[in-house]
Order: sequence, then structure tokens, then C-alpha cells
Amino acid sequence: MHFYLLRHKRSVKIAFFSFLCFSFIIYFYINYTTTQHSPHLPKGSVGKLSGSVPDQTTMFTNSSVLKCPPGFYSKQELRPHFRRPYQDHWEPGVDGKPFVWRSMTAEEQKEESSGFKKNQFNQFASDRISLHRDLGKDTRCLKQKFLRCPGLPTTSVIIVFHNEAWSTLLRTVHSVLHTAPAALLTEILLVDDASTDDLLKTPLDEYVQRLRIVRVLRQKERKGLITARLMGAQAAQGEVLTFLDSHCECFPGWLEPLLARIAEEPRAVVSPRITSIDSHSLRFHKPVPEPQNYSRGNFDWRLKFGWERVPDEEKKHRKNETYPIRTPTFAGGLFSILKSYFEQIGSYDDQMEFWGGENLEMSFRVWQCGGLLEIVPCSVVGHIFRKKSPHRFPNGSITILRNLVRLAEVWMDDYKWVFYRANRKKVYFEHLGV
Ligand SMILES: [Mn+2]
Repeated sequence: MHFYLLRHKRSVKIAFFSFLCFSFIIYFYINYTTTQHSPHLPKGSVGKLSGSVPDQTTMFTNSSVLKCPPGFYSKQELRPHFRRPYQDHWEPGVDGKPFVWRSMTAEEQKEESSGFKKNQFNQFASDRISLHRDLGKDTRCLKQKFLRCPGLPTTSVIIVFHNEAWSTLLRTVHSVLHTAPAALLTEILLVDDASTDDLLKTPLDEYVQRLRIVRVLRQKERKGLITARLMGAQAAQGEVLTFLDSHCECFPGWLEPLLARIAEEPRAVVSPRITSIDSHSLRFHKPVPEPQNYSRGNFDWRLKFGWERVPDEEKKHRKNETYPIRTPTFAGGLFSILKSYFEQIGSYDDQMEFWGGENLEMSFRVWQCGGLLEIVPCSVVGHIFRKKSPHRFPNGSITILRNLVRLAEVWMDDYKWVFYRANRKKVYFEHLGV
């Protein structure tokens, strides 16, 4: 009897331990499969490099890369986090159309003018256009497909804002969520440069909580764009950093071509083609399928950024309409860069303050550190261009001058004298030890 009980106890123990082992295996299996976006979705290897950015040969001989499946991503694999809610054709601004309003009451007129004064764009119109506004389908680059091997890298979208209107900020966020492939969009980081609007505090935190992958980071003191972007970059978990302004709308298919170019050339710092959203009517100027006369960035000797038509020589360099356009400088508000490359080239000059000159500084840095600066025409993002900034900067133009002197001293060698001759006022700063 005693012997029987002992044997019985042993079999109970064995059964119990096997059950425990089995549950562990099941637990780890479930955990493993759910933390992947999709078990079959190949993802890029470009950003997994720590330290230095490889050349293409090392990327393509990497054993993990060789294991990824052949062919192209399917539409299903590139589907976004959220589908747009259905919109009627009569809704204001739908399909990127201009905002039209019936005749205004005196109160509405007052609201419109105070909204314009505060933002330097038509907030009244923006507040009445859906946060999920549909821009219609893409009619260009339709033949573009994206290789599953080596695969597209993941990205964190970083949006810096300061007292931005609620509707433009959240339309930017939703337009990313409705267009960026869920498997590639790690997160959206909203970096608040010390806004004072109450709506952008707790109500914003509560709103984005529902969107799961959106987080708000706060700069307590107002320090400007550069430190805010660095804060976002530091927190970012994606392989690529994608910077956007806080009043943008992304056209369908904007993200994949940017990431594909970085997968192909990890040192490429890529901008979308920036189209305008009218500051009065909020009309989105949609791209057309016909070949375009593209513009690219330049600068003058006062270190002022400008646009120019792409010259014939550069046109010859391009193989087809989808081919990237090399650009000397960029506007700097909207671009993607491999995070490890951003770190390798020393990110931004963190001693530059607030705003101004940082786009040229980044342009000079990229070209002189062996990178490439390109505009990818298949990627289109709309931006509200304003005639002037609605925000005040401490010390205003002095801050911009100081930033430009830093840029000249660091990156221009003896060409800095041409800059100083072109603007003698800046010479004084040279002696200030900027
Ligand atoms: Mn802007």
C-alpha cells in the first residue's frame, strides 16, 4: 500500500512538472509570435547595425538578410494602423479640396480672424475639416514595388510643436496613422517645446493614449526645434528617424519610397517632395502623374536657404521619374535619416538655439561626412506654408545670426570669409566666441 502511494505520488509529480514545462513552452511561443508585427514579414537590417553604417556589400552578404523571403511586399503587408472613416463628398475639404463656407455670421468672422492671427493660417477652416481627411488615391509611381529582401526598415515619426492648433497637429498625426504601414511605423513621438495652450497639455495626453503608438514628450523650458528634435531622436525606438512639421498631411504611399531609398543607400538623407496646403483655403495641391519640373534646395552667401529648378545636368543623372533628385541643401522640416547614421555624423549642433540655419547646417554636415541629400519624388507630403511665423523667439534675429556664424565656422573653412564679406554685421559675432 505504502509502495503504491509512493509510485502514485511520483506519477503525479511527473505529470505536474510536464504540465509546467508545457505551459512555459506555450507561454514563450505566444510571447514570441505576438511581439513580432507579423511572423512572415521581413524587415530591414540597415538599422540593426550599431556603430557604423555599412556599405551595400556588407548589407547584402549579411546571413540574416539572405534568409528573408524573395519578391515584393504585398498590399496587405503594408496596410496602415487605422482605416480612414468613410467621408461624404460634401464634407468640407474632402479629397484635398479647398474649404468653402456659407456666408459667415459676425461671430464666425471674429473666430476666423483671431484664428488666423494666432496661427498665420486659417484655423477656422482647419477646425471644420475632418481630422481624417481623405486626399484621394495616388496616381503616380504606381509601378513602384518594394523588395522584401533586404526589406524596409522601421521608423519613428518625430513631430515637434509649439502652441500648434489642435486640428492641424492631430490631422498630421492621423494622416501618418492612415498612411504609414503598421509593420514599419514603430511610434509617433510628439515633442512639445513648452507650449502654453491648455488644450495641448492633459487633453492631448488623454487623446493620444487611445492611439496606442503615439507618445508626447515635453520640454519644460522653451529651447527650440533643435533640442526638441534631439529629445525625440534619443527616445526613438525605430531604425529610421522621420521628422515632420506639426501642420502636415501625408499623401498615400509617402513613407515606403523614403525607407526603400535608405535600405538601398544607408547614407542617404531623404526628403519627400513637399507640396503646399494653402494657408487660407487648406487646399491640398495634389501631385499629378505627368513628369514634373522639380525644385531642389540651394543657399546664398548670406546663408539663406532657397529653391531652384533642377538643372539639366542633374536631370541627366536620373534614370527615370521615380529616381531620387540630389539636392545641395534641404528645407529641413521633413526628412528621414537612419538613426545610426544620424548618431555617427554627430546629429545636430546642440549649441544652436531655437530656429534658423539648422537645415543648412545639417545639409553641409551630411555632404561633408560622406552622405547624400536627396528628394524622393514618389514621396509626397503637404505642408502649410506661412508668410511669417506666429511665434516669437527670444533675441529674434540675433539667435539666427549666431547659428549661422556657428555653421560658417564649423563647415566652411576659408569660404567663411565670403560669408562674412556678404554680411559684415555677422563679423562681430566672430569675436563673441559663439
Ligand atoms: Mn512649418
